[in-house]
Amino acid sequence: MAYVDEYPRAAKIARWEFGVAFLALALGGVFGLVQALYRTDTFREALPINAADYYTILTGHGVLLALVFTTFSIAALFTWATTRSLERPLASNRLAWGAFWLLVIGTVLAATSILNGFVPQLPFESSDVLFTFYAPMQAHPAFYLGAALIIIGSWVAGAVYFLTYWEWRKDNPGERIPLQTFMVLTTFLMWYLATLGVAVEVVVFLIPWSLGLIDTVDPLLTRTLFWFFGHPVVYFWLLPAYLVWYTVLPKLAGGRLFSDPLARAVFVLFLLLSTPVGFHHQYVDPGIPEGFKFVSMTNTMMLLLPSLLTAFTVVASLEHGARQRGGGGYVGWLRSLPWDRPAFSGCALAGLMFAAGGFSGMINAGMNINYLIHNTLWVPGHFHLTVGTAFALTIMAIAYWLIPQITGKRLQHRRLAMVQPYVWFVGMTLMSNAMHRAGLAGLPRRTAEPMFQEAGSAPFDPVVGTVGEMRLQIAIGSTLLFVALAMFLVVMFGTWLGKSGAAPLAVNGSIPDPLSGPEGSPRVLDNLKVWTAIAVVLVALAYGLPIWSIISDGLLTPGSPPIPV
Ligand code: HAS
Ligand code: CU
Repeated sequence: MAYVDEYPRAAKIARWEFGVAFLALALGGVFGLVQALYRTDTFREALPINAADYYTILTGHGVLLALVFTTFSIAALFTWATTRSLERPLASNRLAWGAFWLLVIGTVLAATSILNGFVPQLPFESSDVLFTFYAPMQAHPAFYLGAALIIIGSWVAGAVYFLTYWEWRKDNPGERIPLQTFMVLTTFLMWYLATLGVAVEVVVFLIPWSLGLIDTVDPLLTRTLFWFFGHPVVYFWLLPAYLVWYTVLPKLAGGRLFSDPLARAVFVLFLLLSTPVGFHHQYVDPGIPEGFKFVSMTNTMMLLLPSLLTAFTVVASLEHGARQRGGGGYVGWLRSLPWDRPAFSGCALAGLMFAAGGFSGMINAGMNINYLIHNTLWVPGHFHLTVGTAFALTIMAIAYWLIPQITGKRLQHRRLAMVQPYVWFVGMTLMSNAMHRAGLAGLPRRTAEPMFQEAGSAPFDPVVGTVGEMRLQIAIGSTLLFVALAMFLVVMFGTWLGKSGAAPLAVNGSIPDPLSGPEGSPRVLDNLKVWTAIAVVLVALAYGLPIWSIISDGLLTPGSPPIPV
């Protein structure tokens, strides 16, 4: 039976979650194009914005895409994955809708306070604080309240997956947790632990400060609490993509997952190691002992392991699929993969780009090399390959497969869908490559001014190419990305609004068993209590002393009053 007929209520929730996610994607995408053209000084005079608007648009772009598009699409994907793999409806539809509305209200509050910078008729004073909202830049309380509601909404969404799992457990004592549910639960355990940092930052410090209840905050303490959450949040985005690469991609390639236990071990490693690494975003911050930065670097390098294991397992599964389809040779099998199916090609291209994004991440993580690239355009180059492609392109690709299942409608505009992932891939190759190189030449991030001329005189010039070429690549790349986004939205809304019922389901939502199942693997892998306890201890070791020293130092200093943005 089709998913939408079997679980109509969960399908409806997932549809609405995807719907909001794609609206945020559309608006965030327009902002992306505008800021790229402005920043590269391409048709700058024709754009209806000035330098101050640039920061409004940059904040809107970051918040709508990195916080709103991600959270809503993760909720939709996990709703589908939990019900599908446990073979039962959600434990509480009411709670799931509650989560949805908390997320919507949070988004509306944060978005209106940002867009006020652009449309002053909107309520709430402007909040151009960028998506990391560092103090002492101060936003309107509505912005922080919105952020808090988005976090709380995500907590409630996660609670529904746990409740559904516990119900299943009562009926199935002693059984191994189905793989997709295992991935959903470990991701959320990591998320609950990670969001404690930002929850304390926002509720204890930023909201009272923006309401005028306290005069000053300690910028170092709030930054540290932010990055406590700010690194693991990137795995909150990555792990849903991994869920798709492990459980759906092998099937799309015509094969089966290579190893279920290896996939479980990978998710456990993320639960353990994602949080005690946040200081790698603060290598240049004074006031944090160097030794703790070094520990954070070491942990980060260990955190490469689960992604390298993933590269191995997923590629092995794809090779299996290709050989099933008649492919042969050492690399010749690559030709036998279904490159004309957008769900497959989108995920595979997202994986390929992530390999490059992972390498730039390794460079970021080196304490000494980080000084070269920190706060340069290299960093946006890195994260457009990771969250901007590994996550975003995977969600778009899987939507081609999933939306027909949760709407019961046939995918429309198939040809457009077929080329869309390739347009994204080419656009991102151009944009991100030039951003990395411009960063090496010293071009700063987060400035409205082009500054390519200054970068052109940097000593790296011969290595990174000419200034004009970098600018052009970024402008052309971002335009292609915008075109790809528009293509995706045309396919989605065309499908959504298309005729229902009559067309047979184009896709088969079942997922074949892995080549090596969980039976032979140690049961302790499924003991989520043990892994959570170890994760808590590791976080306490990594953060206890530094946070204590920042607080005790902070007691002697007055902190910072807000600075206007
Ligand atoms: Fe990062 C900054 C280090 C991964 C996102 N990162 C950022 C920022 C964002 C971000 C948004 O150490 C900017 C924050 C800001 O605004 O200031 N990052 C890393 C490291 C990894 C990493 C070590 N980042 C991510 C992921 C993100 C993300 C994932 C989002 C989803 N990052 C840093 C550091 C900074 C940083 C520093 C601070 C820089 C600074 O100074 O400000 C690792 O997790 C990467 C490991 C990945 C690999 C790749 C494995 C390859 C795979 C591909 C398999 C292939 C397939 C396809 C499936 C080792 C899994 C096969 C297809 C066929 C056809 C065969
Ligand atoms: Cu990080």
